[in-house]
Amino acid sequence: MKRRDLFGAGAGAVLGGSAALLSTTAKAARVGPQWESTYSGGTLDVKPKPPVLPGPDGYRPVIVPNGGAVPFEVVDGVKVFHITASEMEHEFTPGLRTLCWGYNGRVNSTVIEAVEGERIRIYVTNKLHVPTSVHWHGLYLPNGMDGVSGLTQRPIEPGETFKYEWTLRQYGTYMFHSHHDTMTQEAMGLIGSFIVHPRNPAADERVDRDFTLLMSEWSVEPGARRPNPMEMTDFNILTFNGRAFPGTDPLVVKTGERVRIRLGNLSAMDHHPIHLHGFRFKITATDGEKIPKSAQWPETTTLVAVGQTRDIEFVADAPGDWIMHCHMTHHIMNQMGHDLPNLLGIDPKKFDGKVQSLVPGYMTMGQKGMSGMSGMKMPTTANSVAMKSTPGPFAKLSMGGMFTILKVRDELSSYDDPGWYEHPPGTVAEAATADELKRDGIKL
Ligand SMILES: [Cu+2]
Repeated sequence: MKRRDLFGAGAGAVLGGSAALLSTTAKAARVGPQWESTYSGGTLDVKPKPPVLPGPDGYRPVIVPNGGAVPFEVVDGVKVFHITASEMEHEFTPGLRTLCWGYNGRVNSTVIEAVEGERIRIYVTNKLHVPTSVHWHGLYLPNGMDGVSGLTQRPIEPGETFKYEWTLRQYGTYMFHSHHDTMTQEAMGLIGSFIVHPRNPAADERVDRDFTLLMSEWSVEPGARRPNPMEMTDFNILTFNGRAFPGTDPLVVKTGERVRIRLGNLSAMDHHPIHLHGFRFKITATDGEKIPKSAQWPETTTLVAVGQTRDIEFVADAPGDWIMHCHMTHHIMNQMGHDLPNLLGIDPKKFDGKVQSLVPGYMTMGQKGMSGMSGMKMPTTANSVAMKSTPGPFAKLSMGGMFTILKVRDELSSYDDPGWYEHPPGTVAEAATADELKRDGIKL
């Protein structure tokens, strides 16, 4: 539709133009070049394509830090999955365990992985004590498979097993989650990732390392047995695949490898700007579609809103330990409380010890000693995690929560955690010498 056509249509409407003109214009808008032929994957009645298996002739499975893919069977040309919702013990990070809800024994880190064109059948068993349902987020499917409890199906009662079945007519990064009492059930952990690989990937869609991370946020009071799903704003455990740093597995890659990281966000209330150090990356896809190459844009931080996925890709051409984390600073803390007065500038010596008996690892914010805490003996509340106690190669790390480390190495014998990066001599920031200060005219 050209600009003058639009103007003509507008003028016609303003002047009470003929019905014929309007209907012609409306028709032009429907079929014009800016409109795709389908926004829902097209007709449902498509012939499924043969199942594809992982391997050199099939797809390269995604890597799920702290999690894993659901196994499947192929039955008469259909890929069959089975997920079970139940309550389970979950460790967010060493020292912090609660009862959560999850799928197949995992909290937030269960991944369904399939290939474009496949017919899939997913059995969902409910071993919770309450009804549930599963919504397949971002996927094109028959309305009755959409998993909206009460609207498109009846709830799955405790003890029941439901069956969802459809043909995948798209590929990309998607998610799944409970759609029954959603606020409670997502907050208790009933979320997962759903990856669909392209059937015939283009050369630029092939990567060496393909990670998937699902974000969530929790309210876990120190000592609590279960998360509190009623919390609306003050979340204190922020997770990738159900784990908070230092409990997050690193993303290990070899120098020069092409990397994709699939980011999904099913937090209750917060969007997360995810920042990667050391590289720029390109946003190559959303849960809407692959982004054409000409429209991909470079970033070092990408905002993943609640309910969105973003695929980022880059070549890991710089070795080192590069952190990737939410850039909202309160989201890289563990069990941070926010209802304390601002104590910047006071002498916390007598004060901190008393608070530490109630709040694990407490120290007044903004005071020195963050890295000097290693030798201190601090009482902690049972089943809680200290805010700033993770050992690092130089000092304790002052970070937790939605935080992980991309470890890029020139040499790798396996993709297990290679430990801390060994920096080439002369490449680490350190204290300036008196000679250097003098040479450069820095007066102190
Ligand atoms: Cu965040």
